[in-house]
Formats: sequence, structure tokens, C-alpha cells
Amino acid sequence: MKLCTVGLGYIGLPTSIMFANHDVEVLGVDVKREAVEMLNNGQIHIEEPGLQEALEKAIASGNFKASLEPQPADVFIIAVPTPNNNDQFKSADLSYVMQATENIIPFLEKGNVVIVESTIAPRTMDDFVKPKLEEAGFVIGEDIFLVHCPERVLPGQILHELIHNNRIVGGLTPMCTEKGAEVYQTFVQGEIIKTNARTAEMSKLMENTFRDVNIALANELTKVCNELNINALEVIEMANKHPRVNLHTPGPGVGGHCLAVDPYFIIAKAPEQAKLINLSRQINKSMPEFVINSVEKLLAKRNGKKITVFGLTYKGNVDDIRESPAMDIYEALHARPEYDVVAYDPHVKLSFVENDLEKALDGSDLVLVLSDHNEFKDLTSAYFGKMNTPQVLDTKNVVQEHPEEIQYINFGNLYK
Ligand code: SAJ
Repeated sequence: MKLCTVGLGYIGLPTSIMFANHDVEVLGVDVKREAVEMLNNGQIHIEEPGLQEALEKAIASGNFKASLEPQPADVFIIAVPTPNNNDQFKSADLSYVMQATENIIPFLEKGNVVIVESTIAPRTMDDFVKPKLEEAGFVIGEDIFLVHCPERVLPGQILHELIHNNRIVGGLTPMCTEKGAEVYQTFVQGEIIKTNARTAEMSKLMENTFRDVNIALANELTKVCNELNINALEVIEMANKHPRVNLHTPGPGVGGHCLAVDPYFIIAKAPEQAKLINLSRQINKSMPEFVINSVEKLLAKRNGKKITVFGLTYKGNVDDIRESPAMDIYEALHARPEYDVVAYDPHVKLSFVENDLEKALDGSDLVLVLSDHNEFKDLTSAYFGKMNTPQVLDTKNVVQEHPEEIQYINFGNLYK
């Protein structure tokens, strides 16, 4: 089998490499020349555990190449971003998906399977992608087999989840579904669940929306408990002892390119109906302000000035700062003349990020933990001793050692 993948980001690259390491000849296409060059030189351009070794194996086997241009293949997979539009409801910007579809049309041949893995708004396959291919003269389900197979892997454990997660395959016709399912049988060990494209689109969006709504509930609980002098983290622990309760974990907000983006695709299509989904987005978006207010109060108590931000990524142990609430908080605090703000993040390589931990902590009045990187778990008093005022506001409840000499504050004891 020959595969051409369009988009070599967090999903397209691991997927391409996975196919290549299962005897499929893969051409990965991306518009970023630098990424293409790096990959052909055997170097990944994103951080993901195990991916570097997997790329080296794929290149050594001769099964993987990156390119700026597609080539004829048996199967085409589109894995390009779908950001939000700048409109009232932040609808799905389908321009990259439609551009990728146009780009592969000249290379399509009868019998090809075309799969969209990008997360898309409900009805995108029926109302946009299918008509585009029909305009080019193809009969869907006869000439070309068109499928939506949403990716559902968790950054940080993508390679494991690609193999072991269940996979939803939604074809435009039953034959399309069958052809799509055959493609994923190459390496998927989870269940391959067959459905139509519309159901696949909505299922994917609801998975991330479920999580966003539940995190909003945990974040709201934190605010409520803070008003009532109750430890929210203890409440969550207690309530989760119930066999049918699974409260999520509060934090500085919800980030990344999935949970903070996808619910809007539903809201934009049915704003009158999607009320809870919309409110949950607002609650999660209010968390950076809640954190900033807490920082202000803590620093005012001790006349503090220097803040050391621990973690800029949208979650722990990744290098991704897309839609990161930590970045929003950092930028808002940095813009305030009364504060001196230093960012420390061992996963982020940007010029303004301090990579010397001791320097970052020197003379600091507050460590503000915003991402749950493993590196932050066992920081000891030896480090915190460099601080002017040794206090930590840990919004992710990640720092495990709380020596006596440190004032340790998390979302459970913020009210004290
Ligand atoms: N977060 C909380 N509290 C929680 C869980 C998460 O505040 O209890 C925050 C995280 O810190 C982060 C955000 O939510 O800012 C999202 O993190 P995540 O780990 O929940 O998910 P993502 O965005 O990394 O990946 C999600 C996954 N979806 C689900 O678990 C339903 C993944 O399986 C999807 O493939 C991915 O979205 C995607 O690409 O859509």
C-alpha cells in the first residue's frame, strides 16, 4: 500500500510514521519547508515521546519520506489544522482541509481512499468535502472512497494510543466505510467501529466537549469552595469515592488545540441549543483571570514583585503552547509594570524563557505553577531557598514536596 499524508503536525507525523513502520510506503506532505527538511534529515520537529526513534526506524526502512508536494498513492490522509474562525461563535475554519483536498485532486485515481482525520464541524464531509470531489468528476463510493476517521490520541502518549485506541470510521457510503476500515487494520489493535461520516464527526466533537464541560464543573467548584472556605481538592477526592462520580481536575484553564477549540464547532452550528457547552467554555476561559487575581492578592500581602512562572505549555510534559492558558497568564502578568515576571519551562525553547532554574528563582516572591511537568514534582527547599519570599501557587497541584519553610498554596487552600 502507498500512502500520502497531508499535514505533518502532532497527528499527521506520528500517523505517517506508524504506517511506515508497518510496511506501508509513506510520503508525508507539509507546507513547512523547514519541517520537511528536518524530517528527511531524520529529525522530528515536535516533541512526543518515542517519536524520534520511530522516525529513525521509518527512514532506515526506506518507507518514509517528507515532501512539499503530494504524489499518487492508494490512500490519502488529510491531517491539517482546523482553527476557529474569528466570527461570533468561533466556527470551524475549514480552509486548510479544503485546500488540502484541492491539492490532492490532481493526484487522485479511481479506487483511491481519501480519509479526513482533522477534527471538523458536523456535516463538513457531506456538505463540503464530498461536493468538492464530485465537482472534480469523481463518484463517491464508486471512483473514490471518502471517509472521516477522527484522530483521538492524547499528546504525550500518541504512539501507544494510535495502536490501542478504538477507531471510529465514518464513510460517506457503506463501501467507503469498509475501505477506510481496511486501511486502519494495518496497525490498530483497538476496535474499529464503523459508522457514517456525520456520526463520526459529532462523536469526536462530543468526546472533547464532554471533557471541557466536566473540567468547567471542577473549575466552578473551585471558585464556589473558595468563597465558602472549603477545600475543593478534598471535595473532589471525597466525591470521586462514589462509584458513579468522576469529577475532573481544576486548573488555570483549558488549552491545547482540541478542548479549547472543538466545542465551538458545535456551538457555531446550533447556538440556540448548545447552551451548556457555551457556558462551560466561558467558565474555563475565566480561569486565567481567577489565577491572576489570586497572584495579585498573594503578592500584595508581602509587597512582592518578582514572579517565576513554572510552565507555559497547555499541559504537562509536552512542548505545545497552542491556546495555552499559561501563556495568557504569563503575558498578562508580564504586561504589568509593577511585576517582574520570569518564565521557566524545560520543554519550551523560546528566547524569553529562562532555562537556568536557579536564575529563574533568584529573588523571586512567588513561584506560579501553570503546567504539570514531571520536572516540577520534586522540587526541594534547596531551590526554593533562592527565593526572596518562598511561596508557591500551584494551580496544577503538582509539586509534591512542601517543606515547612515554603508557603504552599494550591486550589484547595487558596482561601486561607
Ligand atoms: N485539563 C484540566 N483538567 C482535567 C483534564 C484536563 O484542566 O481534569 C486541561 C489540561 O491541562 C489541558 C486541557 O485540559 O489544558 C486539555 O488536556 P487533555 O489532556 O484533556 O486533552 P488534549 O487536548 O491533550 O487531548 C484531547 C484528548 N481528548 C479526550 O481525552 C476526550 C485526546 O484523546 C484527543 O485526541 C485530543 O484532545 C484531540 O486531538 O482532539
